[in-house]
Amino acid sequence: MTKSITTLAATLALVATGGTAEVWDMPMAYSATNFHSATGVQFAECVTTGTGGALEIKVHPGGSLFSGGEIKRAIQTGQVNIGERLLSGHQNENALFGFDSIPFLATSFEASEKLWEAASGPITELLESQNLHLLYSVPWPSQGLYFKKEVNSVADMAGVKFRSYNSATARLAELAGMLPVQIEAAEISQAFATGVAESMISSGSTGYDRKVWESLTHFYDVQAWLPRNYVMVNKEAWDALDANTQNVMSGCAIVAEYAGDWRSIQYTGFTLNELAANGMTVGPAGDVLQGELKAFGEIMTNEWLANTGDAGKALVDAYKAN
Ligand code: PCA
Repeated sequence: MTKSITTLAATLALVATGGTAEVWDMPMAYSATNFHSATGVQFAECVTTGTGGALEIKVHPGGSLFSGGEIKRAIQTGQVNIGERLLSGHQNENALFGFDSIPFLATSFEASEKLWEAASGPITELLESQNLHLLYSVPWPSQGLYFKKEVNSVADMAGVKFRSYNSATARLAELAGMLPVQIEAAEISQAFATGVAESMISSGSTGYDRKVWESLTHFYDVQAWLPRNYVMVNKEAWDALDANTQNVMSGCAIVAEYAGDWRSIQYTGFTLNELAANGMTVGPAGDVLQGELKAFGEIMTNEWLANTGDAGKALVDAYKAN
């Protein structure tokens, strides 16, 4: 009922202005039921409604239009005008993109928010230099370790095949003596089922979305970091929009960021409960393992600071001064 009224209003607005609707495809990498995708759909509806139907955004979740690894380039080159991507997946392009995947720098939603306050200026600028306009960013729940056996120390991880999603996760695997293999979230159920991978670091959310209890048995809630997804627009497409349309999009983006934060927090408890309800052992890591991981965190923090130079130091200093 509400939906048909909205559609009618949009149609009337178009008739009144004599315009034709412009359609923007919006690729997203994670499953349709994931909270980031739900937030993207709501954002798209907000823009469509807010522009009286003049600009319709069509969400394509699950990597169905472009896979996660392809989305950023697709937006930059104008193959699509808008999309969502986990930017830490591009830290090999510019190490600054990895600010949200530094182990144990920011481990709670509150800390992640503070870190984002320090990072949003430099990241927005970096994206602008790559022909991208940032609209909003939402954190994943904190990252924990998944295995198909009990693990009490790094020694237990030796030789384990580890699914990575960016170079920080691959580096962590390497430090722990595991064998990293980069796999998109959309492909992990199959990777675990076929034994291509047998562990990973991720949120309870992705474990739940991909039903990893079908292959894995243990989740250690080590709270390593909260990586973020980013919704971005091709800068030329953005600049070509009139000011009113830009205002609607920016307004919808603010709501989406708040709503996404809220969903991420809600989803954390729900998904960890679901992992346990489906038979997984869910809990904190033992002191030995947690201590060893913290030591890897120190190494990786120093490596990141060395790779980013003054820009990285300024970001971390601004975060710590907050
Ligand atoms: N899920 C995504 C990134 C971080 C997360 O929690 C993934 O595993 O690919």
